[in-house]
Amino acid sequence: MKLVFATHNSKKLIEVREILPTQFQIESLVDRHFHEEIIEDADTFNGNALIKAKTIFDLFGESCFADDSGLVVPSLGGLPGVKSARYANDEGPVDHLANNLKLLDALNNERDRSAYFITVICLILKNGEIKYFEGRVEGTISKSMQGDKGFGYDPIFIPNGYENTFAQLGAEIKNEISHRARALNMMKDYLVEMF
Ligand code: ITT
Repeated sequence: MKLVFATHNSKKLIEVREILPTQFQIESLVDRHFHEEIIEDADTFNGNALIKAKTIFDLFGESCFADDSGLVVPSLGGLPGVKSARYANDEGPVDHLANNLKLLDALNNERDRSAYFITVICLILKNGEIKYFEGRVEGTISKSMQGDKGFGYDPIFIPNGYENTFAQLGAEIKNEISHRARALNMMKDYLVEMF
């Protein structure tokens, strides 16, 4: 089955291709020569996932999906949340290092360092049907940045049951237990049952 994945994040694309079985042929926006930025201005993960998927569906009229993800820290009132990409820098380019350092600083005197990653996938089928799939992984924020694998907040997120960050654990473990893997597996089960 062919699906267009509405993302400009090449690291996400690699994860998605590793997680989904090969019966799913994932076409990227680069494959489709679409390079424009999609403005994600909703205030929920579902809203932003819909904006991305709908933009691509309206353009190509083919089955497609988008993934809106972020890191939620309850002791910070849910920040960085839907604003995860631009937590340290509201305008201008996304700066992952600055985001990680800002979050470590915000938690400096905080005892509750619990957090979770969330992914909401919005799938739009060729017939226009819209479905959402949500995955989460719980964990804690480390005291410093550790590891160089993955992307985004992976260097400061330690999933429950492990002692190292996602950036230290690497793709094999992350893609087995991550927020993205959980949401993608739900989408996969839905599609396999339907078709
Ligand atoms: P697209 O919208 O083009 O898919 P994006 O990088 O903007 O790519 P999101 O809006 O979904 O993706 O993600 C917002 C931020 O959340 C992202 O910039 C990262 O900082 C963080 N993030 C998302 N998934 C992550 C993951 O698996 N590991 C670490 N950080 C992640």
